[in-house]
Amino acid sequence: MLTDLKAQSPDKILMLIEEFKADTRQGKIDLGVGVYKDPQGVTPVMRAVKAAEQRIWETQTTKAYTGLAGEADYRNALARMVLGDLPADRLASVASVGGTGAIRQALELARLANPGVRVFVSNPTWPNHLSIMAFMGLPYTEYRYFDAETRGVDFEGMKADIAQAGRGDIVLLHGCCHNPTGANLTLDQWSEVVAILEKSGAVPLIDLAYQGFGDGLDADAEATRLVARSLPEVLIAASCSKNFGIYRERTGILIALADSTKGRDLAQGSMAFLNRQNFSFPPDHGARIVSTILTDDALRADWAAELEEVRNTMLGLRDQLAAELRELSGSDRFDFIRHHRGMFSRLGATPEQVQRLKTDAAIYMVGDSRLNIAGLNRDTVPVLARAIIDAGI
Ligand code: PLP
Ligand code: TYF
Repeated sequence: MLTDLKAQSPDKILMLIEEFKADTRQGKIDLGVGVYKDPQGVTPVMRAVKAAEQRIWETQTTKAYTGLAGEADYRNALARMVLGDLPADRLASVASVGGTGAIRQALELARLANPGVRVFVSNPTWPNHLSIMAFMGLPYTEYRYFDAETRGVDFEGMKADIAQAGRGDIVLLHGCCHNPTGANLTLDQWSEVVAILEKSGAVPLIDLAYQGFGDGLDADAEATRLVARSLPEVLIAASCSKNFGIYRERTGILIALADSTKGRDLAQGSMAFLNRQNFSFPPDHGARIVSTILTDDALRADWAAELEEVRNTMLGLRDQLAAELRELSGSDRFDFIRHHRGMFSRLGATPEQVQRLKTDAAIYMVGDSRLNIAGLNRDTVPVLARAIIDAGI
């Protein structure tokens, strides 16, 4: 049986990690996988996470199963962080296996409700969105998103394309810090998206994986909150991997907002059912870390302060890189790096130019020219800027 398997194509982002490790050159720079690194190149355990783990160790009396939906404390605290308040009469939620698990369950939920569902995704999007849908056999269509000329959003194209989604379809949107481009909608543009969805009856699925990495914890949730209060039905897949730095704990949440208590209860039941079919109970350790932090004023303040440091470090690197490139290129054509938000920017370089960066300068980024800003520090920014110009980008 096992020899009947066919080889699966590997994840290109994860392959880069191995390629980088194998490179023996001094001064190599890893701008590949989306993991935050401090200026020393370390992905730290956040202070509040350590403190919460200690508190859990001291006070936890059992590791018996949690509920199928995970702990209510966690779901309430995280839903409040995302939504600002808890619309209890509309809100169903389950703890998930990371943000990825929430996306997968959201798509399964949509298909349970509507076996003919089509999913509209941005072009480009996080590659796992596409591979999960292909694996599930879910039909999807790409909507225009990245404007290769401005490195901003092709908003007219996007509007025309998402208007093709109909009642019962899903429009997958990145709530903030678009991966892989770094280009985002303004709040006014989000209002226009809401109006389109209102008219068509398509349901938004918001992927919120970087809350706190762009303009701040609340600012990054503004678009999600606008959609949540404007539309009758909304799905939200949120991840705690980045903003709590607990990547390997697999901590996320799937939120479904319904337009009636009946819809809410049906969604809650189906989401718990989907957890049971896939893995029974969701992981608890990361969820407990998050609820411990969010429900304790001192821990929460310390966590939020450290997250702000992380965010500001990335913004500082963006400014520095844009300034270096302005100087070296004698033009403002790289200013988009300053306007992008989150961990990533898509440079808009060709695959050959990306290859040249790797071969000539030992700088690794994803083949579509997505770079992880957090892989830089003040000393490596000038090296990258020089290499970008030398590669003819
Ligand atoms: N969505 C996007 C756009 C991402 O970049 C990520 C990556 O980490 C995720 C979802 C899922 O994150 P995780 O499953 O690690 O919580
Ligand atoms: O896009 C990224 O780099 C992050 C991390 O299969 C990631 O979202 C990359 C690949 C993957 C899972 C997570």
